[in-house]
Amino acid sequence: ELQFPHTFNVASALIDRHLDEGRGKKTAILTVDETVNYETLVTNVNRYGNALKKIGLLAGDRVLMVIKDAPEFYYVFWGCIKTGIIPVPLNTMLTSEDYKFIIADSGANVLVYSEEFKDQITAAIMAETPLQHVLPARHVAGSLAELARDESPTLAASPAAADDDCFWLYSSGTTGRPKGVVHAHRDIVATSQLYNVGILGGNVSDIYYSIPRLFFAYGLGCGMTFPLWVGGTAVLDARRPLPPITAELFARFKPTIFAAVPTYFSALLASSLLKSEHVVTLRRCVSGGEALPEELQRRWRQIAPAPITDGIGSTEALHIYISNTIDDIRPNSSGRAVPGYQLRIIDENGDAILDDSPGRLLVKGPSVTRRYWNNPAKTASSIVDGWLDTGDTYYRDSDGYYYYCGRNDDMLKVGGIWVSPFEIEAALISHPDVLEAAVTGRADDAGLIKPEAWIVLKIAAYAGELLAEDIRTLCKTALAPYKYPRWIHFVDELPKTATGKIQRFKLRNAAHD
Ligand code: 3SK
Repeated sequence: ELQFPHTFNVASALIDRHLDEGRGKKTAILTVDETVNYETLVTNVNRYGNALKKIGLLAGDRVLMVIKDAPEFYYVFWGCIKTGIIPVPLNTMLTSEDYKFIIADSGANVLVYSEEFKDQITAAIMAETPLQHVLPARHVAGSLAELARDESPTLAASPAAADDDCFWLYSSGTTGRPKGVVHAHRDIVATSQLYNVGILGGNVSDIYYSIPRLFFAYGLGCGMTFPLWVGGTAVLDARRPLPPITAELFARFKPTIFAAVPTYFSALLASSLLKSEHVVTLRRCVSGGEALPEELQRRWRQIAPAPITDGIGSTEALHIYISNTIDDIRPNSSGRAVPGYQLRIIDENGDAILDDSPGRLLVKGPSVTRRYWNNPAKTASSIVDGWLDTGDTYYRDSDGYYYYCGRNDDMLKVGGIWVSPFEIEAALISHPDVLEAAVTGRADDAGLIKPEAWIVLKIAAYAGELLAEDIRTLCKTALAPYKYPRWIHFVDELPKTATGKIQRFKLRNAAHD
């Protein structure tokens, strides 16, 4: 059970504490052109917080952040939290239409952006905007950094309670409009302790490198709050994370904890650019976002000293709540409940389901959001007595390991039997020519639902009926025969959310266009 003092601002625990504990000269952030120690981090957080106060922001006001993975992300985020302002990091790849929606939905007063995203931001605020200030984060005249330069390097953390609102994230989900997920101060501590320390064994010597960006819950933890909680170091890089860049960062910074999504592990391995000599220091490798195919684990083990520990989390839970561990890896399973979280699997009537049968997964725990912003209907339908409906279908085996079967609405019923698209995708991916695969349901001429596969090949030129037949034959032996895909499409890429979850509904819709 996590205990919090009566007043608790999480910035005291993740930022200020490091100076009190004599860690001022220790490196907090590494980038290719900047090294930031804890003393500089604290000073900048204070200056940015003071600058935000100076332009008129009050506790509870919202600041939208469209900021790349760079030290200024930390300065704005923590400068807000220290002053009681609510930072709202946004996906930097959204369209100006999405930004327009979020500006209106959030009721934010200020937006801070990196120069790289200026065009989308300008387009989003072209007409009348409710925002009082739209500021570049850094590097140019009129930026928040420029305002901060003249401010005091000290700032007392504004008093808060552990359950008070602290920051929001907009969840893209696999469908629908973005929804503001409200998180409290305690949620950062819960994920940083229960998953980061409890499962990864994160500590002061660790160097964290996260492919998922800071604006995702996944990257926010692995690239910022986890290293800050233990006084470790984060590697940040704002470039598109292509395999040559990852190989360069590994060679240069020797990370000890690496986080990515299965698609990225697959691309990295396919590139053959990451060699065993680059990863000697690696002691934990995390995968999330989508279930990890066993084949990828096998290929990763050929170069890396540590296996990939697969897990599942969500923006609403802030981070991973089911995970494998370094000493206990169950192939094709997300692992077991992270200690501190409770899980339930229920049927359509809300009744608990027996082991080995798939159902809706619910999670309860100390980092789970209590509400969506401005959306009481969604809050009421998704969070009941602290239990969050994850929207995922899972089954649990009798040893307590959880197995992902897809999003609730991705499951297909073939011949009256529920089939997980993921099981068929795992079989497809075991074919040596297949890089990625997604499976949806499609009605045949008789109106009966059958699996349909969408496949990305390692070498696109191999596409053709001969290969499709070979893949179908493999599925008929690897799976119960009725599960083999009746239609196979070779495509260049699969539609995905920014965290790497396949958007099967887009494939279903494309098939009907
Ligand atoms: O599994 C995910 O999508 C996830 C979401 C938030 C944080 C971490 C992870 C792995």
